[in-house]
Formats: sequence, C-alpha cells, structure tokens
Amino acid sequence: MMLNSLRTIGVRLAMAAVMASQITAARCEDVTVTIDNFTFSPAELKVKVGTTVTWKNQDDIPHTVVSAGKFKSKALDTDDSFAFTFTAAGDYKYFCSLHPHMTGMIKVE
Ligand SMILES: [Cu+2]
Repeated sequence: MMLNSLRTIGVRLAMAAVMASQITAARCEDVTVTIDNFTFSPAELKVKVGTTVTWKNQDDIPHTVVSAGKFKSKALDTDDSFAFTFTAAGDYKYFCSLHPHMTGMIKVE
C-alpha cells in the first residue's frame, strides 16, 4: 500500500521533470549574442528559421549590429540590447558600424 503510493509519486515527479525539460527546450529557440571587449560572442551562430536573436552590449563603449540590407541597430550603450527575428534561411554576415573589424555571422536554416 505504502510502496504503491510512493511509486505513484515517483511517476508523477518523472512526468513533471519531462514537462519542465520540454519548456526549457522551447525557450532555447531564442538565443543571445553577447558583445564585450570588441567581440561578438559567439561570433558564428546556427539557428532555425523563426529564431529571435538578441544582441546584448556588455562592453563599456557603444556598439551597433548591422547586416547590410537586413537589419540595423541604433548605437547600443552598455546593457542595451537589439533583437531580430530571422524569418528566412541564409547566411547573415553582420558587423559593428562603429568598429567595422567587429564581425559576426548568423546561419539560419
Ligand atoms: Cu563596436
């Protein structure tokens, strides 16, 4: 009797754990690129169509995120962020218009 109810609780906990992991997986669809020390990190990112990528500036000077003809952020101050949702597959090269040697790539598939 006691053992049976413990088993029932165990099964319920296992199901709750599975449901929680599915929610986490769904949230992982949206990703963040960190800007710090004149670098986009990760510099190259592979995402699925429909993914929203958010760039967050953690550097202590302003940066931008620009992909010719695709998207263009304003100058992002420290802790500012810029988000773009990729609705078409392709390779999106981007750079910082204030420091053109800062480059990155989003591969959307
Ligand atoms: Cu910059």
